[in-house]
Amino acid sequence: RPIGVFDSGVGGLTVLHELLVQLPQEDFVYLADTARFPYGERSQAELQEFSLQIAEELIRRQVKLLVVACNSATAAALPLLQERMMRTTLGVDVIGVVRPGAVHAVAATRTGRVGLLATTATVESGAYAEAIAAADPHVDLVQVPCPDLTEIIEGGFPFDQRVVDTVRRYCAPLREARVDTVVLGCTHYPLVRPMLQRMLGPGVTIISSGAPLARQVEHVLGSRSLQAGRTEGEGTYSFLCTGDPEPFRTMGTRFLQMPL
Ligand code: DGN
Repeated sequence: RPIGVFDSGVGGLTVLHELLVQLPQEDFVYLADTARFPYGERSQAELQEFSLQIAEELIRRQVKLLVVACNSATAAALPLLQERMMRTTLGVDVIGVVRPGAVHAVAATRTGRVGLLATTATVESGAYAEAIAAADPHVDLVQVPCPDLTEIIEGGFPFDQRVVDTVRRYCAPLREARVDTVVLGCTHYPLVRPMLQRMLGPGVTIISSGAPLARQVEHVLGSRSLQAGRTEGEGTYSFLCTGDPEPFRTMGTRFLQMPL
């Protein structure tokens, strides 16, 4: 059975990228809700409704595990999804992107000052603040909502001055607050990581959720894959999207760094 992964669009492909690297033998089915992109300014209630619809679709496709590869959807709907999906006859686990990134950031900081770049929906949900406080209540979190950054990253290809100026603007409050660790709380931001590192300075550790999430998925599946004897071979991956597939395929290749 495949692992189901979903996002509002192409952004979650940066997470799928890490899953393909970490778990090359697994099969994946990725659902992009491109017809309703972007999720960043949606209400928590809308994000819960969309997430449940998508989860049900993926359950119909017999996924063995569900990965919410979208910070906005994780922040709004993870506990609800976990509760509902465990109640299905398949009893599917749900893993989201917020906690793995938050835990990694708390482990990485030396000064106890951590920054977060994310969509408005993610910042307003308070999910990162909660996850970081749960991991270490002494860590200060400086949150910067970046309302237009996902669309600017998608629209600015090849990257132009507008992308550089926008990224610089969102880095300014983090530089001022002298954070030593920055969490990329949105799936699109790994694409501007070199730009961010240069603007934040060499002493700042940048954390994206994809790699720690992939390790968590591996851990959850570990005993099961060993039991099933699936430790070798090349897995498959396939895609579904709710909007026009062509722009998804073209843009998605940039985010996945693999053919779609
Ligand atoms: N995938 C979304 C997230 O990580 O919050 C970003 C894209 C969007 O829907 N705004």
